Amino acid sequence: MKTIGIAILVALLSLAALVGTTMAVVSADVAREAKDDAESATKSAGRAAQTAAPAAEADGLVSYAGQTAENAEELAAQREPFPPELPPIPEGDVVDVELTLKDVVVEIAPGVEYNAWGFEGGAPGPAIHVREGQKVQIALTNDGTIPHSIDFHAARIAPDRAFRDVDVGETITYTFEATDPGVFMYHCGTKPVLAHIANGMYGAIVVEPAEQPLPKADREYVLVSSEWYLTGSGIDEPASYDVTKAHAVIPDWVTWNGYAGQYVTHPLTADPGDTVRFWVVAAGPSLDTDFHVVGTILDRAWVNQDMSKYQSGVQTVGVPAGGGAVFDVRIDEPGLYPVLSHSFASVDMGQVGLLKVGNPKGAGGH
Ligand SMILES: [Cu+2]
Repeated sequence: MKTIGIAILVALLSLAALVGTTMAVVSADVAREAKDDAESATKSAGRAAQTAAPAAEADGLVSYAGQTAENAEELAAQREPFPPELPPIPEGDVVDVELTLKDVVVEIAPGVEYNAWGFEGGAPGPAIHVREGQKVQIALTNDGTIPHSIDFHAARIAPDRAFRDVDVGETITYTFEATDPGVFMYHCGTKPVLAHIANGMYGAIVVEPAEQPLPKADREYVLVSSEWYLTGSGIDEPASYDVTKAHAVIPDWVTWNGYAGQYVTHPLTADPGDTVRFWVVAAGPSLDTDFHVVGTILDRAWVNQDMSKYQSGVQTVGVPAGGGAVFDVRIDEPGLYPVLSHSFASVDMGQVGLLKVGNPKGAGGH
């Protein structure tokens, strides 16, 4: 028992060291730069306020990019990451998907809170995994304060019926057959859709190909990208949705699975030689994701989740807002491989994670 306890302690200490080093290596510089930018923007706004009307604020364009709580690394380390693993496929011909929508405060970066609308209390909503040919029975209950709805991109169904608004306290149900394999977005489609997606109402559904199965993968991760538009820093009180910044597409944070840099602090893992599969959805609401893994090449890329064929040896693949794609990498050399959108403004604003292959030097391990 003692050895197990010590092993766990060693692992935790190693993780703490890893957090320190990887945060420093990968995100500290960009975070610092973003913070500097944010600080200079704040100072400019301050100067403007002293002289005349604060122009930046009048435009609603004050940036809170990179502004986190003082003890950011500690908070990031303590927080459980959004589970990135692809969940198993439920058995049976019909898969029940029951989602409840609630108004919730979510954390989107260390110490940064946001007034969100969350499927199952979070943003993104849970990853859903079904097999091609299964029927998916959706039940959405609205425990929020305004009407909402749920639009599944994987469905071929009359949207005016299935995706219609659900009043507060009501439940809507519909069933569709998962005829098309791939990874698809689901989201609230209530107007204005921009606001409902920006407030966290999105997620991913993976439809596993059955007729033409994929090559075996050793690890499978689901990554949903999205960006956030904040009315404030979110540090002293939760920020809300800034419509002006959303229209101008000037986000404060861009995230994988709803929290900036969470897989830098808690890396995705693989053994050397594993085939690692990424199921990627770009939820937007407006930004695309230029998927790239630093230090390797995408061995297989099912672009636009066309699962009938893949491209090989690709460096970066665009995933449009509202779209999905699937990527395989096989990495033999142990190391820390950043997984990001190569549109680097998004990296600066938090859309970066790490794939930890093996137990690379300086990254802890046994
Ligand atoms: Cu909604």
